[in-house]
Amino acid sequence: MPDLLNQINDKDLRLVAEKIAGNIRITPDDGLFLFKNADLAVLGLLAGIVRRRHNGNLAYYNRNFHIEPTNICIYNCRFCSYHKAKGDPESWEYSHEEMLNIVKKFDDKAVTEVHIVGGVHPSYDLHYWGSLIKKIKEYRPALHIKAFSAIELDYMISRAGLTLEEGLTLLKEYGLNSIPGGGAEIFDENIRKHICDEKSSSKLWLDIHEAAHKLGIPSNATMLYGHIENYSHRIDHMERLRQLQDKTGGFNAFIPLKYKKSNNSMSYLGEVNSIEDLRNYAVSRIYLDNFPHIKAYWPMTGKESAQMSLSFGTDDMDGTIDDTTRIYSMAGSKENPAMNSDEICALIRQAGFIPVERDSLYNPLTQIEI
Ligand code: V47
Ligand code: SF4
Repeated sequence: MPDLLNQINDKDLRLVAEKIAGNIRITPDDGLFLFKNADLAVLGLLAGIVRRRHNGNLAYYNRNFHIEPTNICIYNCRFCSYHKAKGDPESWEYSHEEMLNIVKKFDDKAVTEVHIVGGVHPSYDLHYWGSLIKKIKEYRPALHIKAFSAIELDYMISRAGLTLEEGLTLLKEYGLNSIPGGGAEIFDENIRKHICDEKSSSKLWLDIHEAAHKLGIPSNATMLYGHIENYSHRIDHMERLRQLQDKTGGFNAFIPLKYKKSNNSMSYLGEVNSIEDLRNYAVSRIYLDNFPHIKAYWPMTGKESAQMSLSFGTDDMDGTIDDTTRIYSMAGSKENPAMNSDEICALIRQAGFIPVERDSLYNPLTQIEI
């Protein structure tokens, strides 16, 4: 056991720490115990052990941009600052041509991935979205298309009258490469009822990701935290993900998303502080022992918090983004969502890690400077 762990005086905490250092999986009770009893320094130390086991001293980023096809949505999640009803002056809806023009703006840039997520538009089914993907692939075949949250997939597939397997198979044929982690929120059914009653159930979210993994489509998973959930709900959320990952191995990254309070109907709750963000990253890294990557999504956390989180278990700063997402600025994030790769690399180096540009499947694209 590393010497520093000998300095943990609390006997129960020492037992959990010994499991983590010995690469023994912790239980849900252990996870809850960490959330409730371990201070930030101990969590950083333990998350660092797991982080190094998975990713050594490396910290990944990619060159990407987002397309948000529409903010018109049939749902009305209480935490969401983004969706608008059709006809609202603040709503938007891009045509296929407009979205292809966004792709064309990156003609002379070395981007490797487009991330496409938006509201659940009432009018369109899988064939409309599939043909968009096909057009983007035809235009720029090497671009990895990570698209559609499980909530959008549920709607577009059922609207087309297909089963999950049929729908996902067809989307793969159209050119879908992977699925982002959105829509997971918090799996606990009671909390879900309060914050996003209408949207697809937790079971369906997990079923969609399981079906995708079985078809060879990898995905990410998110968790929306810092609202009305408690630590048991976070552990329950991670436990359901850990079980699915044991079964399929199809998740690439876990992305904790801190609830942002502006312009939505849960604003009265306020926001949790940066210490809580770091503690949450650390417990996630420790608990999700079968997830290869924990992502700090900097447009949400801010650049400095994302940088700090590298010492609390995260190993991926997501991407350059180039000012192409509005979800977090509409929810109150001050961050201007664009960084060039030099800036990302500098942030990573200043935190004591080695920057690695990756593709969407975490293959390194540059020589790793040791
Ligand atoms: O599911 C919406 C969240 C998610 C708020 O897979 C909010 O690489 C905080 O899934 N405060 C969509 N969060 C974004 C998403 C994502 C982001 C980055 C990377 C990846 C990936 C996926 O945004 C939604 C919801 O959980 N969200 N409103 C809010 N007010
Ligand atoms: Fe719609 Fe997604 Fe906002 Fe919920 S979080 S209202 S599904 S855009």
